[in-house]
Amino acid sequence: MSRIRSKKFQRKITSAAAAAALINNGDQIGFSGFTGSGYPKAFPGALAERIAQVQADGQELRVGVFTGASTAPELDGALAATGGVAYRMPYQSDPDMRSAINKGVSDYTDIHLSHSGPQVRQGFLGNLDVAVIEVTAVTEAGDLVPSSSVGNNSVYLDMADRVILEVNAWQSEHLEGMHDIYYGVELPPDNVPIPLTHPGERIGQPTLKVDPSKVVAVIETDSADRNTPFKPLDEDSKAIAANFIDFLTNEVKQGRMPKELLPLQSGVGNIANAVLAGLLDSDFENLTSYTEVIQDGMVDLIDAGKLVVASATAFSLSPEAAEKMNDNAEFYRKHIILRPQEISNHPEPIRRLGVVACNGMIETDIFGNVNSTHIMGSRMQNGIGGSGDFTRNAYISCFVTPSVAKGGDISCIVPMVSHHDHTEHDVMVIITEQGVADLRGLAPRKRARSIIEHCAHPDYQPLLLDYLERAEQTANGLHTPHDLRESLSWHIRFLETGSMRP
Ligand code: 0RQ
Repeated sequence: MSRIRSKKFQRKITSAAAAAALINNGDQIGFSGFTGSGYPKAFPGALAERIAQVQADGQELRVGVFTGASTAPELDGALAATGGVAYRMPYQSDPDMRSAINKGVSDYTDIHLSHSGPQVRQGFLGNLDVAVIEVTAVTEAGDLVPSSSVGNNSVYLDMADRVILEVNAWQSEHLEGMHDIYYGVELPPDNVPIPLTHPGERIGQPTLKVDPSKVVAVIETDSADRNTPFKPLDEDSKAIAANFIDFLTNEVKQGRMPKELLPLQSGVGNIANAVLAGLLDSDFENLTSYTEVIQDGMVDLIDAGKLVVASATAFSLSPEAAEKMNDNAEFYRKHIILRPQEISNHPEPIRRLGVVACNGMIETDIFGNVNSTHIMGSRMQNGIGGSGDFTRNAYISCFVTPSVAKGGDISCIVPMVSHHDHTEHDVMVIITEQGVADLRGLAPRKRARSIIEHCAHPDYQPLLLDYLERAEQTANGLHTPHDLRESLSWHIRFLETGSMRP
């Protein structure tokens, strides 16, 4: 049976090239896609070809690219390589897009993921001209069955003047029923409480709504999501995971958390995945998760019967795990709920549920201010993503990182961070392969000693302590003592010599 079950929509089937021809210079486009899943597969490549053609004819075709979060080479990569992306928001992790941003070719606004949809609704980002959304199917009634991510799709479908749909036959039809699309979020003063009291609760409907009169093209595809494999677990990530699990075990022992823990949020990347793998080998059971992405480790926890339910907005799976999801979506939809990112990342449920957040970082300073986004102060890596949504509102907020990067030439613990994403007020626990610094309730100088003692690499530990002690001698106050002349000297040394080592 055709995935496009509505005759009205069948009549709009066209090619990606014909749909790309509908784009005008200056258009702002809201794409589906979140951490490499659920992004349109055919349209972006066709648009990139058209941009190249228009440029070859000596004319300009540049667009604004809005998404849920990161996408894939077929979207961010293809469009960035043309130089035709004038503006990008709210998150990316693509090498070509990163390069366009750092060369100043593409403007980038790095926005908290929970803010991005509501900000489009507010209107100050300008008009949303087109939405290009991948779906699994169109129902008889003309509703849209979402695919492997929900992200900002409901906002983009609502706000865009014109809609282009990609119906991807690669996505399992059994995804139908996995999603929970809540339409109750309004802008103030009309906002009301989000009635979500458990990660497994459904408060919306299984499909996305679209005004059929706005749909200008329907493209049929049959292509896999990006699905990058995770790196095999190295000793450092295993040690970080073990330290995180020891910390959780102690919280239970101290009576601060129930034995099934509180809903877990886990960031993207290999270390976050290692933490989940560590939970698989732990004694914890009946776990729940309120997070934004479902990674391999979570699927393994569901298979092992340890994770009862996971609420997120997208998958971020290896090719093997994506195959498994496609083959068994009927089973997994009993344990997984995919929601719009304005719900998965909303401060209100995160705070109410008491989420335990665990995210990666670039660097922390000795006082626990965290940089998640910039290399040596100026160069954008990915973006803040959902890390701020969760960190600021979590019951316990943790950051994890190896203590050093680039073969030991960079210490991930520095006197002062070169860019601030999460302030000391939001950061409760720092974890490296060396150990755990529990910063809760500590004044800044005690936080510094805890981070240096428990988390810094032995090569940098004496240097950090030396900095702190000298700052205590010379600073103009002893609350958060810094030597301002020296505080960023480690970064400067790296830029000048290739190493933070003196
Ligand atoms: O560089 O790619 O050249 O090898 O940064 O570092 O150690 O592989 O760690 O993949 O977990 O990424 C913060 C970027 C960590 C990620 C960040 C270099 C390092 C390597 C990557 P190479 P690792 P990860 C919810 C949560 C923000 C969004 C977020 C991130 C590269 O976790 O983007 O948390 N977070 N979202 O060598 C210079 C340092 C460095 C450094 C590492 N101190 N200085 N370079 N690197 N530390 C999910 C979503 O929001 C969708």
